[in-house]
Amino acid sequence: MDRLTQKIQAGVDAAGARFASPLRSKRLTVVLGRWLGLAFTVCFATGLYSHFLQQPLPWMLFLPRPVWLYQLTQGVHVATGTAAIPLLLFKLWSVYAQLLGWPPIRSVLHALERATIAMLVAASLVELTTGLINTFDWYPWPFPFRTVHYWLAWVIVSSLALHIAVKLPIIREHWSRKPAAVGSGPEPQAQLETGAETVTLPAGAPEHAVSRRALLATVGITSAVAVGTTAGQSFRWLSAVNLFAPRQQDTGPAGVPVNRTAAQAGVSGTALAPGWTVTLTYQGRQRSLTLAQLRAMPQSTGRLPVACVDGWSQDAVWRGVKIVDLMTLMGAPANSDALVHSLEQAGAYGRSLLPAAYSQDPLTLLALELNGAPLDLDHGYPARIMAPGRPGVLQTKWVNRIQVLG
Ligand SMILES: Nc1nc2c(c(=O)[nH]1)N[C@H]1C(S)=C(S)[C@@H](COP(=O)(O)O)O[C@H]1N2
Ligand SMILES: [Mo]
Repeated sequence: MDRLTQKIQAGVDAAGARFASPLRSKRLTVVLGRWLGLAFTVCFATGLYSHFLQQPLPWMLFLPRPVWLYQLTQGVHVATGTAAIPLLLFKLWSVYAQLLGWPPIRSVLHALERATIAMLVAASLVELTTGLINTFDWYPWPFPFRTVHYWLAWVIVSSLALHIAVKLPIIREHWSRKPAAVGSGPEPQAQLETGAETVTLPAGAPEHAVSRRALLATVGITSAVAVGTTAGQSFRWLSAVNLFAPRQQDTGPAGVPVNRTAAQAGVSGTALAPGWTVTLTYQGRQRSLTLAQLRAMPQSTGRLPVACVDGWSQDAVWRGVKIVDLMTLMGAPANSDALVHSLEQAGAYGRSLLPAAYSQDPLTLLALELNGAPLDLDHGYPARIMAPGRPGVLQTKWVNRIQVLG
């Protein structure tokens, strides 16, 4: 039995030596871990913001200003998620030799540590892959994306916190760069960890500090290119190099992309019906307004972004009736919540809540026009909600009923 173990050990060591690269070092792993940790943290925080905007807990209060806040946080969310993909792959590359550690489990603690890492890696890979696919507005899975994305994020941050706690001594040791020991053979950092043992690389290995810097530059450039060639769907100054993002700014009717068309939502007929009205309700009272009546009310103009959770956004000039004017018309206090209903009744897009902070904001409109022309059918004709600082998914199109609550 002992001989067998020794044989396996020898085999594993040989394989480990084959994988050995002087570039793989704890210092490299720590530097990559730092970048990845930063990307994950920012991605997690912006993700929470987006999640709770869409599904607030009862005590949560969100504010509509600045108007570009959600556009920024969601743009950053998708950009940091994109950057994390190459970072994660390089980081896995920097440590995967450790998978070969023998025996695979040395103690209960070691087993727990490996289980944590397995969970962290698996959850991160699924999270980043499905997130990336989602930016293409493609939902090829049977589960509700946001719920799974949200809970996986918690799995990731908790296993990440454990992982950091366990690795703290190594992180601390390699946090700052050590002066290279000239002419004294390989740095200890260049040793390959294969578990209990370390395989020391042959003397005369290339100058690691320099090649490590070259590798880190490569990783940095890879991430920067991935972000730089996609973030133009959200950040105008990058739109000239927006080569790979699923969306282009300034495309679509009135120069604004469309997320879901009227045909896809199944409302082409009802939205174009001549008898369309929007019905306002408040405390048992009810009032229906035609498009002509809405147009006869005071109109208000505002520049607001549509900022989709998928990571694209676009500024545009919207014109229509202030929601607060509709509240007044119904004799409701300005600071009332409102439930907005669409002609599209089914699914997550069928209605949205306008909390008081939004409904009383003078920039929150029942919009009738976009960029100087009546709304295109696909942008929500005859009327849609446009409010500052809200995720696109809450900017309900093809509105036919506004229920003032309270
Ligand atoms: N009724 C309804 N409203 C909707 C949608 C929808 O599918 N149905 N899509 C939402 C999403 S996800 C976004 S990003 C914005 C996009 O608005 P746009 O298509 O006018 O650009 O509309 C929102 N309003
Ligand atoms: Mo969206």
